[in-house]
Amino acid sequence: MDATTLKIKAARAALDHVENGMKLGIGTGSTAEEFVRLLAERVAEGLSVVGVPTSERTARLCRELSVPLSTLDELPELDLTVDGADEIGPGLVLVKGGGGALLREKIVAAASRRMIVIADETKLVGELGRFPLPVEVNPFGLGATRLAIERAAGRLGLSGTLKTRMAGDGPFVTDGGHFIVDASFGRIPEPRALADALKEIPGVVEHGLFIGLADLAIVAGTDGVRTLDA
Ligand code: ABF
Repeated sequence: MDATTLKIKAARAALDHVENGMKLGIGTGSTAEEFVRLLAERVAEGLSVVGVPTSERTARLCRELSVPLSTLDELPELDLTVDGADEIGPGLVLVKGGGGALLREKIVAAASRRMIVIADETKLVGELGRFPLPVEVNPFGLGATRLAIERAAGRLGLSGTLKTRMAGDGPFVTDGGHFIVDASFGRIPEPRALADALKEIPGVVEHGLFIGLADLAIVAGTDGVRTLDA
């Protein structure tokens, strides 16, 4: 079974949790996009929901498919967010941000009563950190912020390479106008300690560790679809 088929299966299972009248946070990435496509079909059949997108990319797709949109200014509390992940670790601690939308994803998830993560089984890991951890940083003082990230990680016994994410000739710029530093530590045995340390650094806007946000993971594999509770 190919990855897209698995993503569609996970997305379809998430749709079972969507009820008429819900205010939805809508994630970013290829798995979340499968969810948007299936959601749009239901909307066309009469399901009434309103979505808050986690990126301009998702907003564009929703508009193309006529999924009604709003903002967190109009709807500061959401019922449910459905989003993908780069890694799903023990306790449903996630690494997110490979798609470059981690800040809005985290703001939307935090504004939601529930968050469901959808993924194919390759995203399930016993320990986080194989996927480089995206850290969204202010462009001002990039060098100093990178050094501070390196030192903070070092104090936790982590080392690895930091790469400023590029897009063409220049740095990748997020929807919020920030840069992303991808930190390859290889392993993140204590996600909470790393999250706290990163938040202490003034130039760090947000990081891709999602702790205590996901309530349920829907993971599709060749053996079927499983759900994992936090
Ligand atoms: C978003 O999309 C991100 O947080 C994560 O980086 C990425 C996962 O993408 P995909 O579903 O394409 O693997 O959810």
